[in-house]
Amino acid sequence: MRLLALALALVPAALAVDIPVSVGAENSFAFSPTSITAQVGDTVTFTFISRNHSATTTTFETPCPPPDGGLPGQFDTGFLSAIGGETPSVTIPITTTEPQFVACAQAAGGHCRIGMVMVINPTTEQTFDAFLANALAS
Ligand SMILES: *[C@@H]1O[C@H](CO)[C@@H](O)[C@H](O)[C@H]1NC(C)=O
Ligand SMILES: [Cu+2]
Repeated sequence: MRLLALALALVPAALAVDIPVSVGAENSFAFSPTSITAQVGDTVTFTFISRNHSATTTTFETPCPPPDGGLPGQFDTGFLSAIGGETPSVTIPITTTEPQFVACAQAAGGHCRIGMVMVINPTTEQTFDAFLANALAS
């Protein structure tokens, strides 16, 4: 029984996962997937498949362009490119279950305005579709 209790105590850490997100796959102006759910302790790894995009946190209401460096307390991968077969990646630790809205900062928000956005932990009001609509309208 003691071993079982010990094993159960270890379950939360064992369930922490890394969630992969591709950036610009097949030369698209897109993240894939566009909506993910992550728990505190999980990580999200952005892998840059084509040229010169970023994953930068921004607001739900006014996504484009995202602020320099992302929102305070949130993240910005900076600009990264796949070059010569190398696909750089950045791993972000998830420290909150609050939604985080992410956009590409390239071209002064130009990529964001054509829909290069994704969301971590959407809510029932702040869905990916609603965020995308705000990006396309900004
Ligand atoms: C990537 O884009 C940024 C912002 O537009 C630019 O400053 C930088 O020079 C670009 N890097 C490469 C390698 O093209
Ligand atoms: Cu981009």
